[in-house]
Amino acid sequence: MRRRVDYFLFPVLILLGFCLLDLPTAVTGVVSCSPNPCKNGGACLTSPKGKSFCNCTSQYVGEYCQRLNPCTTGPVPRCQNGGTCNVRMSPDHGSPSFWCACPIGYSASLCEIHIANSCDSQPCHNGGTCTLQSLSKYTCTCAAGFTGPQCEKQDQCASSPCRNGATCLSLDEGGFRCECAPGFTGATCSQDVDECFAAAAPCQNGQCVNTHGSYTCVCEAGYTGHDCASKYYPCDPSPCQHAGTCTQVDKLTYQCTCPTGFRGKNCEENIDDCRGNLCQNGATCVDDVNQYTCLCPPSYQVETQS
Ligand SMILES: [Ca+2]
Ligand SMILES: [Ca+2]
Repeated sequence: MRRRVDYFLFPVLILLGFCLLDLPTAVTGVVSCSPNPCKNGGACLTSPKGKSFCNCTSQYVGEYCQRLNPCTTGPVPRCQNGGTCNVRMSPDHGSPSFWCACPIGYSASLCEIHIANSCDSQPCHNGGTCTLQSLSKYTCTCAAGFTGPQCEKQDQCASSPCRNGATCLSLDEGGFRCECAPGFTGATCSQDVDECFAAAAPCQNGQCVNTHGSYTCVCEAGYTGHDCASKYYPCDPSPCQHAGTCTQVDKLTYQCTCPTGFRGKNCEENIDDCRGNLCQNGATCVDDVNQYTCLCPPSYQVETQS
């Protein structure tokens, strides 16, 4: 009797041994986030490659968010005059330090020292804002109603007087000029151009119909294109979609032979293969080309039917 028990237990013990040996490799991807090793409210995140890391709150830094962030622990921003604070981790695992990236025009460890520059003379007029490109170069961002390199001119375009996508030019001598987009005319480009009444009628082999901002041509039989300037060849280019084959029937007509799964004058319709489908157990039917897929609830396998 005892021998029989041993024979029964032997394969079970071997299986159990394999399972235990296998455990550390099987859980490597989650072992660093479970339990969460991140301190001070940090979130443990796992990258698509399976590497885990701590996403710290702004108050903490370090591999496990275990260090106070020296950039955010002071009562006021560490770096002055708009400087950007950066953390420098200590190589010997001591407290991290910080350094400031200063904007142009400021230097020193906290950006507290002003460097003489071209904005000092306040070159932007009428409330414009001076921004340095380098110590010697600046640009002005003008307040509403002003324009020019130093915001020295009244902006005659401030009220957006030009219509229909026109470009407004503020004139030095006062006033403005509108450069109209195609299809519009008049001092403020508010007027439609009637292209059909132009000296050179745009439709070459068709009837012109004026529209707001443009025109259309209704082509005579045998012509095509926006201005009916091209000869119409039923199969060139082929109107048949989804790699359907075009056959010219006569001068003006064609017929499409559609690949399996498509129909319509131009093979534009993907035939609904879900009609009367056999998806069961509450599965959702997804139409495909000449087949359908059943999207099953998690406990069922996905099945494809041709
Ligand atoms: Ca028009
Ligand atoms: Ca289909």
